[in-house]
Amino acid sequence: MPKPYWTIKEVAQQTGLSQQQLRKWEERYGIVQPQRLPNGYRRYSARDVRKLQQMVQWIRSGVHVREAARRLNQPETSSDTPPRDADMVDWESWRQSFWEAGAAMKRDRLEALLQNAIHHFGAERIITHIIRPGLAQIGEWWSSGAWSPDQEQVASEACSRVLLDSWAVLAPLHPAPAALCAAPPGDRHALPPLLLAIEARLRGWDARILGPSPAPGAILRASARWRPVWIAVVATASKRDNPLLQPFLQHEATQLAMGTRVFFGGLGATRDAVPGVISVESPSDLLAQVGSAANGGHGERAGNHRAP
Ligand code: B12
Repeated sequence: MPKPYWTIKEVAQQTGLSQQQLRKWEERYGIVQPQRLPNGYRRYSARDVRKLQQMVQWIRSGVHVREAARRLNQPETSSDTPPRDADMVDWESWRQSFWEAGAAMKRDRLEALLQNAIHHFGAERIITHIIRPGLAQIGEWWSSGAWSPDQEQVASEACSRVLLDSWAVLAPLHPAPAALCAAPPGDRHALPPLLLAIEARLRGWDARILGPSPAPGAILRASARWRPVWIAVVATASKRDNPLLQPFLQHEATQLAMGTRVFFGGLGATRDAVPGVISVESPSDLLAQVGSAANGGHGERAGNHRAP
């Protein structure tokens, strides 16, 4: 049988807070109001303990104690239905905390912050409001020398780890049409195709990914194996920084496009037309074109081909 209640000493052990702090929070923020035994001792319920643990988690990820208490005192929302007022969230503060933890190279804090944000607001909002603008700014700081390559690396690795978990959690529960998101050979930017794959999974696609810089021929082989309804090749490094991009476009991409719908875009994408390959301006442009898996991939434009 689950334990019905906990003493203040046990709660202190479970949360890492001191008994004095627990009493102070109760008085100051009223987050939990434990029952009192006749002798005045506090009796905490499982729900009280969960609330305190959540509070500690938020604070560790950089949320101010007052803000954490305010959130806990709000009516409870289920974790898979993001709060209605998510559009009123102070995203700038979240981005600031993300940059601060990245600048200080605090991996654990970065991951906790992102996991927390995903838990509360859902992956799509976090990608739109924290990760894309957050990383784009980091790229600017890196190129101006304000951030070191190590700082950039730590921040992007924390994003990769948390996002890979999100992507895995979003695996379709029932068979769904496959899609493939990949960087071209020679391009180490695996995050942009991963972000796209998450957004596609949220639209019902069984979006698969390949790691950074896939070997020449790897996308063709993955396509033969998974038979994706569409493939997105996201080039982030420019052709100057990626000598494998041009040969890929000339040979592999053209071959891929003979069997399935191939999209090509990203910061490093060349504007030269590649036979059969569809150029896209942005992730949302692509997502609008493929629509949701439930529509069988019929987005704004028709012309959907299946792999042979
Ligand atoms: C993290 C990072 C890295 C990491 C990547 C780690 C990983 N696992 O992905 C590492 C350290 C490996 C790295 C390496 C390099 N990087 Co880097 N990197 C970044 C950074 C900071 C974030 C990348 C990212 O994840 N972006 C995710 C978000 C922000 O992008 P996105 O929203 O998905 O996509 C945008 C566009 O691509 C565009 N888009 C347009 N059309 C389409 C179509 C589709 C389908 C999609 C999905 C997107 C899209 O839409 C979005 C607009 O917000 C960017 C900064 C930036 N602005 O992106 C630099 C950046 C991409 N890197 C850059 C450079 C120069 C490099 C290096 C060449 C540096 C070097 N000299 O070694 C190498 C690349 C070597 C190689 N051959 O691959 C430049 C690229 C400039 C360019 N294209 O001309 C950038 C822009 C930094 C800068 N401001 O100068 N990098």
